[in-house]
Parts: sequence; C-alpha cells; structure tokens
Amino acid sequence: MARPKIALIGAGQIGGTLAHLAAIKELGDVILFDISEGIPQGKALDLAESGPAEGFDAVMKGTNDYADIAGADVCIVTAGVPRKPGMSRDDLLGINLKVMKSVGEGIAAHAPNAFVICITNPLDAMVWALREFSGLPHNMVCGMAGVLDSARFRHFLSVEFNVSMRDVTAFVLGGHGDTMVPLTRYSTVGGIPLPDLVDMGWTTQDKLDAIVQRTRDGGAEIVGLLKTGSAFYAPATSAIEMAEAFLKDQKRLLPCAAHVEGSYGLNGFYVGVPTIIGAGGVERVVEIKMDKSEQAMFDKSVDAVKGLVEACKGIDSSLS
Ligand code: A3D
Repeated sequence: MARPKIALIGAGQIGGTLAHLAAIKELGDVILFDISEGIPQGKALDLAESGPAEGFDAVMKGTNDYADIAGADVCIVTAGVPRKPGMSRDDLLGINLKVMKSVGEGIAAHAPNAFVICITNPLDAMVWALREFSGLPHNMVCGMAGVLDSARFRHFLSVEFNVSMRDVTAFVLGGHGDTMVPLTRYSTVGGIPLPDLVDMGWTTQDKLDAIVQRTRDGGAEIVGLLKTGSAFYAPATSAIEMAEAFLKDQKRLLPCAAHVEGSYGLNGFYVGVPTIIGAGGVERVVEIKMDKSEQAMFDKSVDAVKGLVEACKGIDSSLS
C-alpha cells in the first residue's frame, strides 16, 4: 500500500518540526511547501539525510509549487506570520487572511480530498476563512488549538501535583485567544476532577486560578522568552496528534476548532469544542454541559471570535 501523503503548507518553525515528527513517526511521505525559495528544499533535504540514522524511508520533498501537493491525504497549514513580543494573535489578521486565500485556493485545486488542519493565527478566524476560500467540506477542515492549550494546562497541573503528565487530562475550549476557557470541572488527575483535588488539599483555589491564567497566557509566555517568534515544538506535536487520529482512524476525542452547526447554540461557526477525529475527519462535535459561569466564559470567547470573523469579512468582500 502506498504511504499516505502529508502536505505541510508553510515550512517555517512549525512546518519543519511537523516534517520531522511525521518522519520519525513514519506517518507518510512529506511535502514541505513554502513561498520562500530554498527553505522547504533545504529543510526537506536535511530531514531526508536524518533517515538512515532514524530508520525511516519516507520521501521528504521541498517545493514552491502547489502542484506537488496533489493528492495529499492531510494538509497542515502554518503559512503566514507568527507574532512578536507585544503583539496579540489578532494583530496578525490582515496579513494572514491574504495568505489563507492563496492557501485555500491551492488546496482546493490540488488536494481537495485532504483533511486540513489549520494552525495559522488568529486561529479560529483563519480556519473559518480557509474553509471559505477552499470550499472543502466543513468536517474536513479544522483548527489546532485545543490540543495545545490543554497540553499546556496538563503540563502546569502535573508540575503542581507532582504527578505524571500522562495521568492528567484537561479540557480547554472556546477561541484560541485571551478568552479561551480552561474547564476545571472536566479536567482530572486519573479521573479525579480538579475541584475535588482542591477539596482534598492537593492545591488551593488561588493556585488553580493562577494555573488557569498561565494556560491562557501560555503562548505569550513563550513569545516573551523567544522574542523572535512563537512556540513551535508543542504546536507541531499537537497537530501531529490530530493528523495521526485521522490517518489511523483512531476516533480520538480531541478539542479542536471545528465547525459547529446546531450544538452549543451555534449555527455554522468555527470555535474550540470537543470533537471525535477519525477517518471521516471531524466526525462528531461532542456537546458537554456547562454551568452558568462556564457558559458565560464560553459565550464571551465566542463573541471574540465572531468579532474577528466580521473583521475578515470587512477586509475581503468575497467572504461576506
Ligand atoms: P514561521 O516560522 O514564520 O513560518 C511561517 C512560514 O510561512 C514561513 O516560512 C513563510 O515563508 C511561510 N509563508 C508566508 N506566506 C506564505 C504563503 N502565502 N504561502 C506559503 N507559505 C507562506 O512561523 P511559525 O511556523 O512559527 O508559525 C506559523 C503560524 O502558526 C503563525 O501564524 C503562528 O502565529 C501560528 N501559531 C499558532 C499556534 C496555535 O496554537 C494555533 C501556536 C503557535 C503558532
């Protein structure tokens, strides 16, 4: 059987890391596409040369031609610009919207059957725009954010509790921005919800609140340290987890920016919700019950995303 084909649109920090992970995990052949000449070719060759020691045979190809992504099973989109210190994700909207237009058209023309995972920020608005520009089915286009935000939350919690990260589950929903919603009631250590762990004296409510805030600020914390760009290792790992769920039909329950139609009181809108990802792409949106304060936080986050989508429509009239 032929190896699956994974097209990475954007060969920057995240794109290169995605290619490395896809190769090591032997997920398939990798096409690295970028508008910058030489970068995708150089990274692909460098990665291919790691094959003998690493023990993979996958093809690594760099290109500036969309024709090379033809027939891709998965496209992961990181094309665009990342933020610098002092910038919010929303500051990237105008420039990255133009990038989504060319990427959406490229995917529609050459890989219309692919499962598309968008990472470019501001995430929820960009994945919506990418879907609009590409015209692909909604279930085949989603955004990576919830897996990363939940992973950050899980990491901070594991340090606080001094337990394995593997035993910490966490849920972060809503838009991928300052209004994201870490849900403590649905986050557990080995099945014990966080509020119970506060009652058990494992931590205090104040400490838990601080961890929630650090999760919300997780991206900015890394931008502040790196100064020249944003996080790339954990974002790439998170998107690979989603791609693997699709390629291996794993039916994973993963939070991602998905098209929500009917549930959560939303009508045709991209936002971070729990989903089932399998061979059918986003096969199901899982509607969980929220209490009043969780619902209020979620609604605020949805409003922030709605504002960004309206801003996209204001910039590009073909989206109205
Ligand atoms: P970077 O290393 O700058 O790579 C972006 C690449 O996109 C560069 O190589 C560019 O040449 C390329 N590019 C620009 N325009 C185009 C185009 N029209 N077509 C094809 N390629 C193009 O950035 P990065 O990899 O660090 O980050 C990529 C994106 O991911 C940024 O928008 C970040 O803000 C975003 N990001 C999102 C998350 C989420 O959790 C959602 C996390 C981290 C970064």
